[in-house]
Amino acid sequence: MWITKHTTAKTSRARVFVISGRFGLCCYNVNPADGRGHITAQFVKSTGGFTDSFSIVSNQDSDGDGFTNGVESSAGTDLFMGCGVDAWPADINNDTFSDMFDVVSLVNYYAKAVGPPPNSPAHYDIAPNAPDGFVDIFDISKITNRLGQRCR
Ligand SMILES: [Ca+2]
Ligand SMILES: [Ca+2]
Ligand SMILES: [Ca+2]
Repeated sequence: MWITKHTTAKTSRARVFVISGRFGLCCYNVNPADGRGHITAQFVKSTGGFTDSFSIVSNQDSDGDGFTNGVESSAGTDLFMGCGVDAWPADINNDTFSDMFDVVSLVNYYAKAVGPPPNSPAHYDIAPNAPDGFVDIFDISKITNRLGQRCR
């Protein structure tokens, strides 16, 4: 996938062109049932220079563990393994089970942004899709929905 960004000097508006392709494969038809996610972009206005960001979030769940590839990419867990070390976002301590130890680990970072200590590790930011860089009730709700489950 190639992403190019074009800035229009007159209006200071940024246009993002996404050209998607795969090496060795040609052209497919658009499939409206495809589980691909959405595109988000953020422009932060400032004087002088500026920063902006762009992300494409996948709604696919390659390993079927209940967390999208977009969430797992952000959390740092394995997109293709539903069970194992750093494979399932609901199992923070890697014991193959989602229980109160995992919930308490996440709650310890409640109301903290993702970032270097004392902020939260990315692993605790598992909601919404795409994760918002913050540990809050949505993250707690997502992990407690798996309470008592074992990874598969
Ligand atoms: Ca996984
Ligand atoms: Ca666990
Ligand atoms: Ca979050």
